[in-house]
Amino acid sequence: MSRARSEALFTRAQNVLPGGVNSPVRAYRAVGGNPPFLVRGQGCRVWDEDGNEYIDFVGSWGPLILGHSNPEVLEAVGKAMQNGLSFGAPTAIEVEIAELLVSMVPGIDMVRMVNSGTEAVMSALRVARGVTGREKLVKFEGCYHGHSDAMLVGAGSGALTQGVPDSAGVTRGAARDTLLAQYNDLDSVSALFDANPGEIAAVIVEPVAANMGVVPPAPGFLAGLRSLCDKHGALLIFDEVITGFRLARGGAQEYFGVRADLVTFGKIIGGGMPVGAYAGRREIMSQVAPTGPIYQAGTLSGNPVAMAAGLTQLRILNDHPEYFPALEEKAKTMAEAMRASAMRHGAALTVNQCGGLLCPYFTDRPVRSFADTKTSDLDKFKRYFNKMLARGLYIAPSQFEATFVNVSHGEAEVQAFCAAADAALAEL
Ligand code: KE4
Repeated sequence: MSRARSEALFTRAQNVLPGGVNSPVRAYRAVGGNPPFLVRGQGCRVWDEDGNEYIDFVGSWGPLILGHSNPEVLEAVGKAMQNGLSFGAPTAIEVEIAELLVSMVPGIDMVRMVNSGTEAVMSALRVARGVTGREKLVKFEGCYHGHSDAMLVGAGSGALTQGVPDSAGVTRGAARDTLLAQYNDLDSVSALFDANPGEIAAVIVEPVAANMGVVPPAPGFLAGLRSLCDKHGALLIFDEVITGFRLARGGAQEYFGVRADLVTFGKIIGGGMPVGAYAGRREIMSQVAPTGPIYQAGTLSGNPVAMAAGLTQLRILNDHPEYFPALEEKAKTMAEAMRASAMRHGAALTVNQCGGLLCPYFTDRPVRSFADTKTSDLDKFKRYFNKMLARGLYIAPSQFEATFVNVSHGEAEVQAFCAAADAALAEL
């Protein structure tokens, strides 16, 4: 497949955009070659500048759970646009999406809309510190919570992909209060609480670690975090930017049956438009300005056009709870097919899957921790990635990202993925 137009664009792009991209992982640095420049998406398929067609298992990194160009979402955006793009004033649709979010997500009474997952996390951390009067935060090595300074410590996703989990420009002061624990290791969390008595405001966790590949929580891990936070008076923050409205209608809280004190959202709630949110009980959220002393603001927060996209997508998901187990079944089929292929071809492969998320690791060990993810043969991942792309499967260009299964993926696309993965594994 020729990608001449994409390559020419990438050359131009690198003159005016760092790495030629607006988000590092898109630059294909970990997998080599030049990224396709996409021009159109329809359902589960995307097309690049050179007319090449791909089955999309990135879905804009999670937002497009219904697929590209969902007719109802596009219609709602088109209608909203006719009335103007932004007012910076309260609008009815912000009330509607907030009421729907509250009705769908367990344990929350109020929500504040922002413009990205990073902003949602940054704000939730400030709320936790403001509410508790404490300054320290616990995060997990390899988890990614956006690029706010306090979270670029041992970060996953693109930071891990680039090999810089701790970013330049983050000052010692900014990082000083961020303590690192190990995912699926409750003792590492307990030790931090014991070493910092009365100082930890919150533990923030990805309920499924989906920025070190996909590492599901071990049985009892999330409930253990809940108990430790209760014992030590800290807030538990579920970063559901990926898991929210993907694992279940009520996200990871519903899926795992564990309640958080604050929940952050992004991706799916914007329907493909820039939207994030943080939410919690009334007693916590009422501390946010203008009703409380914790300040947070945003020019385009609750933008009516973005709300139209998000509200429409959420309404469809709310009306179709059957979508979530169906996503899980498709992901299970893909994971089991990859495992069977690996056995047939004698390839060392571990495939993790949870809900509509999966990730192959090129290792013969189980992958249950951040350290385990590092045993994957990155050169084999690179070869796997390029063989999948050459066969028209558009997957994340990093070992430390998830394969996103969406409602729009039909049986044909699931089987196409399995066949391409089988061929790729045979050639590794
Ligand atoms: P954004 O600021 O990128 O909207 O959200 C940050 C964020 C927060 N929390 C979690 C659990 C996340 O996964 C993310 C962002 N996810 C990455 C993909 N793993 C975004 C893709 C990118 O950085 O280009």
